[in-house]
Amino acid sequence: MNSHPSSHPQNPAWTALTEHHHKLCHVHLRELFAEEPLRGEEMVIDAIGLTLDYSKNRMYRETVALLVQLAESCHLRARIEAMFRGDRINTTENRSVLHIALRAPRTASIVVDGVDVVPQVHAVLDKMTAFCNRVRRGEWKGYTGNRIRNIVNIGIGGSDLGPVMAYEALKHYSDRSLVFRFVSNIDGTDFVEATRDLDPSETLVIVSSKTFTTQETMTNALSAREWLLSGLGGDSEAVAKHFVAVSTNAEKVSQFGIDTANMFGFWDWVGGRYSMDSAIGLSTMLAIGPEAFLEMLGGFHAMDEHFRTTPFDRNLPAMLGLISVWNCNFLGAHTLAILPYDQYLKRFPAYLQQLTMESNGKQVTLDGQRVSHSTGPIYWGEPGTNGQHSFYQLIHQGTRLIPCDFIAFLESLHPIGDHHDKLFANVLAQSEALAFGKTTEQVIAEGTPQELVPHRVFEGNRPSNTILAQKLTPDILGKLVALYEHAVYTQGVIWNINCFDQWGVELGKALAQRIVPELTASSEAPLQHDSSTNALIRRYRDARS
Ligand code: G6Q
Repeated sequence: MNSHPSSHPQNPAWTALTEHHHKLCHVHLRELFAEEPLRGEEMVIDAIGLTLDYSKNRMYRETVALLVQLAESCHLRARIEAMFRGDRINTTENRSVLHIALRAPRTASIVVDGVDVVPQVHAVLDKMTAFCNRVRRGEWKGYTGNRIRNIVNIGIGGSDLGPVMAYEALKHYSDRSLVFRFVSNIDGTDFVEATRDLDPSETLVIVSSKTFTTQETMTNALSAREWLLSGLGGDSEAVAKHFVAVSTNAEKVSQFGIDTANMFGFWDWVGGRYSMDSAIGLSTMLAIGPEAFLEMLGGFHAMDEHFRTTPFDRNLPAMLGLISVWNCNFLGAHTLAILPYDQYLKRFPAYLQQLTMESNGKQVTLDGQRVSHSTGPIYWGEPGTNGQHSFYQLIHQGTRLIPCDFIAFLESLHPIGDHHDKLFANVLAQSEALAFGKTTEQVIAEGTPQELVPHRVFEGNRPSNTILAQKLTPDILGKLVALYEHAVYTQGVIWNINCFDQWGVELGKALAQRIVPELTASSEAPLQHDSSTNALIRRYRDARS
């Protein structure tokens, strides 16, 4: 859409922001806080159990107003409605994008192609609930009559990152008598290490794959079947007791030998990276139980409603998305650090990498024109305080601007000694140090030897958000994930790109399919790659023979 305002250099809202940036690009956060002593109380959104303090961004109140104007000029409200209504906003795949339906209450109605999808969603949730209850109560028996004690989820990308992240995030609420393992990599090490100490007679394998054709998952699933059958005497009847599938592809599931009665479905309007709250979350429900899983869905839904109905300047995901647009497109940041101060969220940055970068790593607008501005920043991170002893140096004193999202909880799930006071002090200290730094005068006043002064100066003026909640619960996890899902959509709307396709992963996949037979051919097949790839293939062939 050439006419889309944000892709047009003449979009007045974009131009106004560019001019506004010229005015404030030399202003330091120290000055902003001195001029507006209350900004720490006012540039804060408190809603549905989350707090977003965005006061430590290089923004005036006027910046917020201009960003909201930008959102309006890009028709963000209408685009949100289009998503919630089930319009085919994933235009390159001609699909609706309805992860919001996965957490809609039973009483809601969302009609796609004349069919209300909400009853379908709840039918799957009910089936998952019945299954999880049987496994958790020990009623689902394996082939030899043993109860299930181990769950192995096989999947990759969207069929792995959400389940792993949610399992880790909600471990506190999980049934500790069950062992959970996650196998994703096609590297055989992943499968072998995940299963080496497991007894097949007590193991349930969930093959999680929307398409049921993904190379990694099908390779791992076949190895799992071999491992299981060889441990249980080779009777293929055992498969039905030890394998279930989560997929949209009933035909492939049944070809694999899994009874489709033990298949949990979802729909093509659920994107992989938006699927942790669909049946792809079966391992999560097994771990924390149906009630807590529904609580998590409630959290997602509360954020959906907040996003859909709240004015943008008080809207958590809209503001988070708009702030990142400001930092990336106007301040020139290329990356964004996600820094959760909670050990249970250790996989949250990895999860967000896929959500954000697969969604918004796009170079063309919805109508295929080259974008005229940068799009998805690089998301990365580690839990605090560990990162402080590693890469924070570069954030504090390096030459790049790296906006940070700090995520912290007022209450610890393990309030032992004074750990939490210290943890929380650290998160505050980091955002304070990043914003305000330490001036030359301060460093000299500390009696620092002259030659060390420049090394010990902290420029400050590094932007950050602080996201707070009372404590990490299933409800809050749902809210946090939905917060970022919708922030990603907000960014995508401003950039006028399709957040919901991922054509960029296709080329490598196709080339790998072509190279496998070239590596394994018994006779020297002719190679027609570049000289580097050809030579590397020959090295592998030599080593293999
Ligand atoms: C996510 C992507 C991708 C997908 C995996 C696994 O949005 O589409 O990460 O989830 O490639 O796909 P399957 O679930 O089909 O195996």
